[in-house]
This record gives sequence, structure tokens and C-alpha cells, in this order.
Amino acid sequence: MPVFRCSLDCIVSNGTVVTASDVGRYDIGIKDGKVMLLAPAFSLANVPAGRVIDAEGAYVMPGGVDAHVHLAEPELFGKGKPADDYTTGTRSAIAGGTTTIIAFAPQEKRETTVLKALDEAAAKAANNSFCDYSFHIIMTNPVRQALDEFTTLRERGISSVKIYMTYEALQLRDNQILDVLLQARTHKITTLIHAENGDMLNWMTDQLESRLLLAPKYHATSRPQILENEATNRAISLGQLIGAPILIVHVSSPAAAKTIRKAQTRGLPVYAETCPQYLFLTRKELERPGFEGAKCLCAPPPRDSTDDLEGIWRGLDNGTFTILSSDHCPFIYDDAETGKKSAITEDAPLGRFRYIPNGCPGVETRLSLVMGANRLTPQRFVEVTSTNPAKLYGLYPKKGALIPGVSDADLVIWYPSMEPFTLTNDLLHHNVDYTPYEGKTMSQWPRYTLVRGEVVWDRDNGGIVGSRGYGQFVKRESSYFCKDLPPWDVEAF
Ligand code: DUC
Ligand code: ZN
Repeated sequence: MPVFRCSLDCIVSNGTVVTASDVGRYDIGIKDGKVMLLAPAFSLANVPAGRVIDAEGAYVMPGGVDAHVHLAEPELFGKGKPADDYTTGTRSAIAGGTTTIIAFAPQEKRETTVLKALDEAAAKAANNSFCDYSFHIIMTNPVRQALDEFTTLRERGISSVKIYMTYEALQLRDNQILDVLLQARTHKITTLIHAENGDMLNWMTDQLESRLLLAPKYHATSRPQILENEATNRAISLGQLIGAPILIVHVSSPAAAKTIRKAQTRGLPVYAETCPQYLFLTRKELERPGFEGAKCLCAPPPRDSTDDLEGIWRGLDNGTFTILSSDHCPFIYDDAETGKKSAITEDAPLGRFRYIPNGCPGVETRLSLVMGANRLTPQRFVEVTSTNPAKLYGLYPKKGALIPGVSDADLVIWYPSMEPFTLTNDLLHHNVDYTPYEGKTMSQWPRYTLVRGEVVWDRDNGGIVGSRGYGQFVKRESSYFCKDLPPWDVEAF
């Protein structure tokens, strides 16, 4: 039995503690916001502590790291603005067991700097967040000045940028993508890529519109898998030319997943993300009566069949997908100005899918949906929802781990067993009037969430008990997966 000369701030006793590599019955001692020790279950029973939480044998895991969350952004994905700001979005995150988010700092197309975007996002998040946070820069105008600012980005703890192969306000040409990748390689920055072929989908949209096929379900028709697979393949080729690590975000297509797996097998530094919407929703959801299908409209779209969902689950299980994020992109449904209904006009009572803001809320439901499906081992669940995003984006081992003396005491504690309940939007904490998963039977939900040792979510005693402004900006290092590379040399080809 360990002998303690000092007291602990908190003990989480008798948990089935799960990390990306191990499962075991432990007590966790917390001091000054850090994991101080893991000791055999019940062995800390006589140690003085400010608070003791009895996990009653339930799973205790590193808190979720959600690396894809859209908050307080301007209109980027068609009409409409994400409805959550840093307060409501991070409130929703902690209620769902997520303790760190990475949101976005979007550069405007006409700007020649990316630092303005970073300053603006930082100002929005500061003193407003319930959980810890960082930002990916969205690069829309990779001119020399913006690229030269990568040095400053690294100094300020930012080690990732995101680029788009679609969306008028965001799309880059291949030569611009190469510019970003080369600079990213030099500065050990990971490049996130939204891989859909924008020209193909615009052309398909024009075809559909010319036949007056405008309803939400045609959004999926306009973006078949081949268009995601083409862009994925091109992104991999561009990355290969430069030898730069890339992360393909929100992969929905099993065909694209196969392309990624082949590249990984060839040893290329290609990482991939998927999201719950591609594990639980099919395009059938876009056919809900009236305009209701718009609630599940996101890009890439939910795919055709349960076989497609199975293909994505397989990729999550077999290592093709490195991380599982939410792509929380919340638009109010019943809002004709900035929400989903902004695409409805007198001429188009079912809306024009081209103008429906792309995105679904999901930061709060990400962990519970996937835990409840019981398809992954607990260790693999922790790996894709917490440890790998922390490693990939330079937060590890401060986040995504339970290493004594090193890791922040960010924890999600589940119930030892739970009566299934029906999910309804009023149970959630985002600023949106719907969830795509309304009516779904849930068999898991976090009982407690701790951020740096403080209980911020206590489902049975007050719900949200953390405070706005407690969340801190976390400076990030380069990716844990990033290798030292010699300078890129065009003459080597
Ligand atoms: N896809 C979405 O569904 N929403 C936000 C951005 C994106 O690429
Ligand atoms: Zn995207």
C-alpha cells in the first residue's frame, strides 16, 4: 500500500480504467489537475482526498478529444452560420464526455495572413469555454505571407492546417495544395484535407437543378462516392509528391477508405478520420418527410446502404481510421435566416439542396453513440476517440493518456450499467433545435466528466457543474507520428 505524506485533491476509486493499450481495476489519484498515480482498486481507500468519486467498477477513460468541431464561424459552407459558439459548443462537449476540442480558425479568401484568423478565434474562445481547446487554421488563400507565417503558428502552439478541395469560399487548386503541403512538411505541420471534387459536385448539382430535382435527398445524388474517392486519391498523390503527412477528414465512403488503406500499406503518412454520421446514418435519412431530411444533410453525405456503414465500421476496427471525430457543424433547423430553412424559397418549398447549410450537430453524442454500439474493444474506442487525436495533433501525453505526473486529469466516467433511454434533443446542451439521432435508444452516457481534475459534468447531480471560462487554450507540439524529414528536393525526381 502506498504511503502518502500529502493529500490528494480527488480520488476516482474502483474504476475499470481503460487506456489505448490496457484495461484494469484501479484507483486514480489526482493532484493539481494532473493524474498523480494509478494504484490497485481500493488501495487508496485511506488516503486523504478533497473528493472521492466511486466509479463502482464502471469504465474510466481519458476524456474525449474531438478534433473536428465548427464553432462561431462565418458563412463558409453555403448559406448559414454554425449556431454554437465556444460557450454552447464546449458545454455540449463536456456533457458528452469530451474534454478537449480542436475547432477552426478560418482565413478569409481575401486575406493574405492567417494570424488574423487565429487571433479572432482565440478571442472568441478565451473566457468562454467549458473545456480545453485548440484550433486548426483553415487556409483559403495560401499566398507567400500566409505560408511564411507557419513559423509563427508553430511558436503559438498550432501544428495543423485544414484545406478544402470543394466549396466556393474555400476550394484550393492543386498547385495551391502543393504549396501548403511543402510548407507544412518544412514546419512539421499536419495538413487536414476535405476530399470531395468540387468541380464534379457543382456539375452534378447543375444537372439536377436543370431537372428541378432540388429536395434535400438530391444532395446525396450530387455527391456520389466516386467524387470523394477521386479527391482522396488526388490528395494522397499530392501528399506523396511532397512526402508530407496528410489527414483525410470525415471519410464517408468505403471506396475512399480502401484507397486510404492501400496508401497506408505502401507506407505513406496518410491518416484518416471518420464520424458517427457515417456509422449510423444512410442517405435514406435525407428522404424524411417535407424538408426534414435537411437535418441529416452534411458533406460528404451519409452513404447508400448498411453495407456502406459496415465498410466504415470495418475501417475503424482495422486501423484504416486513425481518429473518430464529430464534425460538429450545428445549424438551427427552423431558422430561415442562418439555419437549414434559409434554403427554402417560395419557388422551392422543399428548399434547394445547393443552398442548405452542410452539417450536423454531434459533439455531445459522439462518444455515447459509438460506446453504445459495442463494436470496438474498449481500448480501441479510447484510441480513436482520445489517444490518437491527441497524438496526431501534438497534444499527447498531456491529453489522451493517463500517465502519472504527466497527463492532465481529464476523465470520462461511465455507468457500471445503465437503463436504456430514448435520446431527445431537449436532453442535449448545444444551441440547436434538433439532433439527427432523435428517438434513438441509447445504452450509454457519461456519468461524470472531469477536466484537469475538476468535475464539470455530473449527470445525476446538476448536469453541467463546470464553469464557462474554465477551459484553456492548449499549445500543441508537432504530431507524435511526424518523422524527421530531409528538405524536399525537386531535383530528386
Ligand atoms: N461538412 C459538413 O457537413 N459540415 C461542415 C463542413 C463540412 O465539410
Ligand atoms: Zn469538411
